[in-house]
Amino acid sequence: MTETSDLGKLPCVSEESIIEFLKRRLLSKIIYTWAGSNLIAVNPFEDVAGAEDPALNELIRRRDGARGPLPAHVHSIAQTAHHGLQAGTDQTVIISGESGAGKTFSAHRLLHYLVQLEASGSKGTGRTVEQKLNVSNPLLEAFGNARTTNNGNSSRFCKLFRLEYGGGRLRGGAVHTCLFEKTRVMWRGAGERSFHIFYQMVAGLPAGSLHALGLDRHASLSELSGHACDADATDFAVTESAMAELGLSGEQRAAVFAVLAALLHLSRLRVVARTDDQFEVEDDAALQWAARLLGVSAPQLAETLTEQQLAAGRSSVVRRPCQTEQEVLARRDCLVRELYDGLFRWLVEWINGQIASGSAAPRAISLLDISGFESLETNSLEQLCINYANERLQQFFLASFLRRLEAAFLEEGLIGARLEYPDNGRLLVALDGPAPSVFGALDEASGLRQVVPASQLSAEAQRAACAAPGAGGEHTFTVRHFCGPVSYDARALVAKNRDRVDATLTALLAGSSEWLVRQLPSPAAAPGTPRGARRRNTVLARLQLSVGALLRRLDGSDVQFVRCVRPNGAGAPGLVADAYMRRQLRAAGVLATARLSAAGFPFRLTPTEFVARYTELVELRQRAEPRPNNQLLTQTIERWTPDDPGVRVGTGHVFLTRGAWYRLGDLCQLARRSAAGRLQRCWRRRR
Ligand code: AOV
Ligand code: MG
Repeated sequence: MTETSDLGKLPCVSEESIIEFLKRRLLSKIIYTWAGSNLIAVNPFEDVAGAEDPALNELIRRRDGARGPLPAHVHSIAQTAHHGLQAGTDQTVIISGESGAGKTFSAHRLLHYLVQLEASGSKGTGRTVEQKLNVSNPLLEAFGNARTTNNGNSSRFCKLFRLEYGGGRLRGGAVHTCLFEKTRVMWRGAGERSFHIFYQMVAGLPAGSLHALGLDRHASLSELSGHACDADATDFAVTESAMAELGLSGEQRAAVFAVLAALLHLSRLRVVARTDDQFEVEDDAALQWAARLLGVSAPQLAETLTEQQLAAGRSSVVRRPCQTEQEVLARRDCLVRELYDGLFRWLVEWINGQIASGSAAPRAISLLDISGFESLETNSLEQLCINYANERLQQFFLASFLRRLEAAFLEEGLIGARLEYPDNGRLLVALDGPAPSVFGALDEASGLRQVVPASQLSAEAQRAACAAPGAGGEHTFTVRHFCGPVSYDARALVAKNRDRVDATLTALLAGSSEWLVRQLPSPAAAPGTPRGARRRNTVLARLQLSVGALLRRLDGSDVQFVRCVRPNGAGAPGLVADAYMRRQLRAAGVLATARLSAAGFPFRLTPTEFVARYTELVELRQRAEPRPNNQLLTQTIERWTPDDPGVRVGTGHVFLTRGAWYRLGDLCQLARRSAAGRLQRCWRRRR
């Protein structure tokens, strides 16, 4: 007898039995398991491709028309999304899990599979849209991913990748990004690296090209304060060919590398004291190279870095020389950050221009892959932002899936009692709600250039009982996130949250003689910077709005969830730390989801949703019914799948097993095709 691949079908659905079951599967190198309609993906930290063959073969049989539920595999999620799209509804796959759990890996597999579904059969020689979609991911990762203590290829931005379809075919796509960790380019924790591209470029460019950028391979690598790895040079070849594949000419690629080299030179600038309170940038090779590569004059660059803009009136700008070395270095860091952020956004826009579908109102499958929950030794604004985005995603999961499903199951008597899962509503109010809240206090202080004591932030979090007891030193406050408690260092929060770029820095770049530097989007014009954010133009205010905007893009689509789980903190293959797994499974509401799925019907639709989804199955005269009722639904279902035990019409919902969901979808497509066939025949007769 084959073992079930659904947690809901275990003889006893408990936390212990779920962990044991997942552990047993992982040791047999089976990493995917259903929890109702959600897929659990346990990171094996090794290649398990061989063990996946039975699932993949089953999937191929299903594509050939075989019946039965789909095997537990991330390709099945893609298949379901593709199927749903053909039936006329936009689709979204939300991939969640903590840092290093395997989200980006899953996102790649989904993208490749979806692209391959379309590409099969078409063997063109030019750059097809499929090729461009495939290579845009490694390119984005070269510029937006970095090695952290948790993950050698950690995503330092959130990405919503849309595959766009028109006339039933894949036409192109679009990438939306937010929460780009631009601070990493100048600041990172011990043992962590800057973005991959810097190491790749220094390891991979020929010595002559490096020389032309004023760089020396060995010196630059040691300055990058991180460890180069053997793969950097080969990864550079992949990145460069992706750039070429996406239409960036040799000249454009060289311009990108020149900006990157300028950033390396800027980070080597030295500040010297002219008097006790006057500082200047040393006129050395680093300054000369940085200025040359940025297309500005060296004295102009030095002056912009040492003069602070205090206020800008209608007609005048008040400036004063920087009075400490730190002030000069802070301006330099700001310039480096903004240049790199601009370069990343320029690249995203470029990719979007290349992969655009050109369809006016395309149908889309969206894949959401964000930076995962982080709890480091020292946590600052970067972690607060990432963990907040994860909280919002969790709220979306609870609201759009778990809570709605639970309420429906309770109402219709399919389960007897409320289920236990961590609800983060109160925590979110304590974080981003109207003042007093953690974000409110930080934003207010950012406006007034004050420092907020950790005790105040702790008090704001405590208001919602979300501060954990026993937090670290006097500068830290602790937030009890749904994934676990995290202690944040309050010291640099206000300064990082302010994130102002004064106009002299922007004006310097606008006057550059280099086309790319002039074209880099300026901070004020950040795409997706919501209008309301201008009032409180802080990192947290912008984050709040951009995460909201990202989630609103998913409105109206069918959503599937892939919950990635990391079996141990060390990233070791074949090792399961029970407590580590339990914490993540609890946070992801896996037990609750499994209990619901044990009730047997992972899919649920209201009568209106049912009629909208399966319009073709509903008789023509009944389609216009203003409020579809149960009798109508029962009639429709009996007509198409008589005596189907996989469909249950409750008082307010239709419940479907996975198999029935597919059966009805297939029938709907058949009905549509035969209707289209009838229409065509009718048309031909008339002509
Ligand atoms: P993440 O996206 O969830 O972390 P990744 O997808 O980068 O995590 O995965 C972390 C590491 O585990 C990578 O080295 C992957 O190659 C490896 N890995 C993940 N899934 C698999 C799999 N199914 N088979 C083999 N190796 C795998 V972060 O971006 O840090 O939140 O922010
Ligand atoms: Mg990732």
